[in-house]
Amino acid sequence: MCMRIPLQKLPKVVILGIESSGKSTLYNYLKSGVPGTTTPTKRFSQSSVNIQAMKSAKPSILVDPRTGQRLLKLKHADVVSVSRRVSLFDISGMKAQRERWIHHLQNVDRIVFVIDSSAPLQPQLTDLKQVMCHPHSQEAQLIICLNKSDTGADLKMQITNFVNEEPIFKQFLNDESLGVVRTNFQTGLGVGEIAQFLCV
Ligand SMILES: Nc1nc2c(ncn2[C@@H]2O[C@H](COP(=O)(O)OP(=O)(O)OP(=O)(O)O)[C@@H](O)[C@H]2O)c(=O)[nH]1
Ligand SMILES: [Mg+2]
Repeated sequence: MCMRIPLQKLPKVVILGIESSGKSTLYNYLKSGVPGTTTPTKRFSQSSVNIQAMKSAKPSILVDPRTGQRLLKLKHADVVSVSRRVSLFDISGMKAQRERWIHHLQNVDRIVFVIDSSAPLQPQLTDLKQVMCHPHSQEAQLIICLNKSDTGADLKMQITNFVNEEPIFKQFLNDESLGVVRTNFQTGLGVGEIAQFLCV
């Protein structure tokens, strides 16, 4: 007898950010573990990718029989490897293509927004706000990557203040579905944290 296995929809992950911010470099990293060489993306690329991450296993709580004190037991071995297959979209950041970003937001589960730390920040924050205001983004989780962190500008404090002050990010902060991470996609800095975010 032939058993039918129901097709499961893969979580949809979109990588957005201005041109040359490092999206395709991250896409390569998540697909194959190396940054590779990139050329400007014309429209978008999509792949089904198995994301692998290291995660702390739930720590076991031990109770000291003498004092009743709760002790946390977390051994090195409690760090476990997790994986999740996702449908990953690398979208062009060219100015003419940015108005098409919203077409990729339908049914999105995770948004990876890549900031280019070496480019003017304000227009990138305007783009980010526009993306997160869209009704299709409301159920998504967001990770903001401060990429090209090797170029000097450390934007972590500035971005953290920005998301704390902008009302549209409030619900994402309340649901703990927003992360900010410093990255360098040429060396792989921060890619582990992004993988963890995608595996939750
Ligand atoms: N210095 C530095 N360069 C980076 C970093 N990440 C990516 N790059 C480089 O930035 C350039 C552009 O990277 P891409 O990944 O092609 O940029 P993109 O966001 O896909 O650009 P579009 O496809 O045009 O939207 C490449 O030369 C990368 O090697 C980083 O963290 N630091
Ligand atoms: Mg690209």
